[in-house]
Amino acid sequence: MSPPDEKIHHRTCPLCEGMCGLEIHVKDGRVDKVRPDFEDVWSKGYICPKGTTIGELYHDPDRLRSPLLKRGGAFVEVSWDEAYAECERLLHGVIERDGREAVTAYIGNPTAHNFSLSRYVGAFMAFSQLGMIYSSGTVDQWPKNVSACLMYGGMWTIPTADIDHTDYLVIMGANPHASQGSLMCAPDFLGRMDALHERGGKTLVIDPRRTGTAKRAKEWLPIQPGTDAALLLAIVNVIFDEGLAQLGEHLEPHVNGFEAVASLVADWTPELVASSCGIDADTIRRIAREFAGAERAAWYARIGTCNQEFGTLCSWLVDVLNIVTGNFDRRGGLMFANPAAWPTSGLPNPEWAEGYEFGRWKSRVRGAPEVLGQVPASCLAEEIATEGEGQIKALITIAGNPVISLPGCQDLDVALPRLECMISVDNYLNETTRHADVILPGLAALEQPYYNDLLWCWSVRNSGRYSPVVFEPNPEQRAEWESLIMLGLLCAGQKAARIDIEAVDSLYFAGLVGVVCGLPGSPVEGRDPSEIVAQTQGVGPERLLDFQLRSGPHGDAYGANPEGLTLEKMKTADKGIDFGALEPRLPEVLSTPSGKIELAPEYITNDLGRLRERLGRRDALVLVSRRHVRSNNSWMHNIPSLMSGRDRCTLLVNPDDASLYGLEDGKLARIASSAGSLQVPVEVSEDMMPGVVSLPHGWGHDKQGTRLSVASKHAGVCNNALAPGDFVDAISGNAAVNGIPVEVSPA
Ligand SMILES: Nc1nc2c(c(=O)[nH]1)N[C@H]1C(S)=C(S)[C@@H](COP(=O)(O)OP(=O)(O)OC[C@H]3O[C@@H](n4cnc5c(=O)[nH]c(N)nc54)[C@H](O)[C@@H]3O)O[C@H]1N2
Ligand SMILES: Nc1nc2c(c(=O)[nH]1)N[C@H]1C(S)=C(S)[C@@H](COP(=O)(O)OP(=O)(O)OC[C@H]3O[C@@H](n4cnc5c(=O)[nH]c(N)nc54)[C@H](O)[C@@H]3O)O[C@H]1N2
Ligand code: SF4
Ligand SMILES: [Mo]
Repeated sequence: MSPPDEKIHHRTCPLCEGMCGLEIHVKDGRVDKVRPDFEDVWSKGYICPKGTTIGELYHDPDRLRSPLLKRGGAFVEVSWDEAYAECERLLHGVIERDGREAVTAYIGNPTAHNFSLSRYVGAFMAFSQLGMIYSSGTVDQWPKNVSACLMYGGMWTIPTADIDHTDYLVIMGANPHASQGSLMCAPDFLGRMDALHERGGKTLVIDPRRTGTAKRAKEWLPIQPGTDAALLLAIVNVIFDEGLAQLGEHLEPHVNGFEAVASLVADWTPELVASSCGIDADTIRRIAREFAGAERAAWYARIGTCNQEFGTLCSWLVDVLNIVTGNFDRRGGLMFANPAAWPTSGLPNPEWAEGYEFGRWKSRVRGAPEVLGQVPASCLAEEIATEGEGQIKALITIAGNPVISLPGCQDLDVALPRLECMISVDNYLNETTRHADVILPGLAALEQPYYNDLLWCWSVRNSGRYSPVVFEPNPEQRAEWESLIMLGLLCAGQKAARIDIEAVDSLYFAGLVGVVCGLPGSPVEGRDPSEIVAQTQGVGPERLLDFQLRSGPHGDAYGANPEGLTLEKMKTADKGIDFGALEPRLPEVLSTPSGKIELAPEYITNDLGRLRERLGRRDALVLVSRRHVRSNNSWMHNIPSLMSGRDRCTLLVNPDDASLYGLEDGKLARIASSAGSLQVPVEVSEDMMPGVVSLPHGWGHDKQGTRLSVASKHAGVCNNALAPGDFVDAISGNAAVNGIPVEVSPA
């Protein structure tokens, strides 16, 4: 029993893809402690150190509670009406002078983790009608989005590894020990690996660094950064060559291009790629045989294979490998989850109704081809800095910190002050938002409900849980969905004072209902949208969530399935609802024109020549990125309890390289690339393979004018100062922040 002044709240942690259940003890209006929720049906009592700081985040005195406006170079707190009026003045000024083409937005990672932003970024885009936007997607998973579109028909139709039922799991370019899994939601990922071992199975980590995950795995295979696609080709080659390729009855009717893949890989022998990858041909053959020979196997790959030169080839080949060994859409292989609440970003995009076509236009300055409507986010700096027709004059950032997270970040830092208007929807005055004219903060996580809108698409079980508010926001505060509607309409030229946010929200909602009623196969297909709208109540993301659940696979479909799910029922199940293990979903999950999996999309296979050319190249020393369990990209270094202990922003160097370049543990090194140079403490480590050094991402908090009292004392260095903006995966435009050629010397 808790003492009378203590109340215990239960909710999901919104900080990463783990979505762990938290038990939040509130005493005298403050979060006293945070414990794991052992009864959470999904996470069953697993949490990480970040989850325990959700209260610190709420109480962080630096977290913004009211809008800030820059006056005479300094930020002052203003009312929401004043803030919106200033947004209107600045945005309309730019639009009148230079048109809407001069306005853009940058959308950052926490939008995927925020109850309100995730559901309303779409509203912002629809209302603002901005010609182009940038996002952290092109420094993250764009290659996977491209391969998913071309293979399965939807950018978020991404399969996940059925870790709980597999006998053989490969983890390539991912370190769930730090990240807790990505494009694969699986709380206690490492515990699940242990369980896999206990079942008699095997795990293999392919990574230039012996990570915490690699130490827990049965085998670690170091690989030369950027050569994963070559390794995958050789493995698929062996599988065909040795007659191990077989789709199985369950896949045969649903796959186009099996023969095409067989001939594409025919000359990619293990001998061809061995020296480039730094893995001998015998090992490649052994891994291929082990994988193909396992009863149930899954090959999972993440950011080390996306944020690199051949991200799309890797993303495609990983799925090819699972498919041609039959380890797809069946238990223990790669499978598609079936979210109880369908994601708003998973709705069909009319832009691609006729199929996907890329390179429809090019960026103004660099001439980078558009892919899925975006160009590399690193283009933003030059689009602001370069004068002429089409120059960017106004920028809206939404939960993003591009001054830290983008390659060539130093150029962006110099370019942002040239903007005539910059508005940030953000909770901190940080490296990026210090350049803004107006900062519009959102609610803290504990001040809003939570039910994720996207991540359940690749969860390793089908589950769901609604989290109620812990602290009621005060009436003056505004939720981010309101700010997004406001900004969207301001971009469209409307006047702030005339905007009725709730009325507009109802239009947006009715529009979505209309779309879903028109979707073939939807539980509400063919229904009259107004009949459904009439059955709904409330406003904002909560009303939308109710609709997502009710028109989802378990929903009550507004009367058609009376026993079915509603938000009310989800709320009653206060520990969440487990809908069970993943089930096969072919072919209903496919939306390609053929209705089948396209195993050899030409747009991707045409890139093999570029990889072939790369094989001869040998860089003496390359840089890769890493994550730490107590960091969260760039924005949680202001939480005191996460910052204790020794300096984590170090350059990891193999002992052989340390002696080769004269570097000493604990001393400063100078590291330089074609993009820039910096000085950073060295940490000599046997865990790095020779020829590869590693820096963490998300640091560099030494800029003037921020309000990050803790982070600024642990500034670290920004690894993106070493990342050349034009070093990209050519066919997705995704940044290659891994495998950057560098030189090191003692500082
Ligand atoms: N070198 C290198 N660069 C990388 C990576 C790498 O591995 N190496 N990783 C890349 C990846 S995967 C990603 S996703 C990007 C991330 O790139 P970004 O999304 O640009 O950066 P974040 O560090 O996630 O910054 C999040 C911002 O959102 C704000 N914020 C946090 N929570 C909320 C909220 O609830 N509401 C609002 N409105 N704001 C909020 C924070 O204050 C911060 O300003 O970085 C990429 N950059
Ligand atoms: N604690 C914590 N959790 C996070 C985040 C965080 O910042 N901190 N960020 C979140 C975000 S936005 C994302 S996208 C996910 C990312 O989640 P993960 O994909 O697990 O990312 P990392 O932990 O950076 O692990 C990437 C691994 O790839 C390796 N690598 C680098 N280059 C190559 C290469 O060329 N080939 C191969 N095979 N490996 C390579 C690196 O050494 C590193 O071990 O994590 C999320 N979760
Ligand atoms: S792993 Fe940590 S940060 Fe991620 S959801 Fe769980 S408790 Fe939160
Ligand atoms: Mo990310």
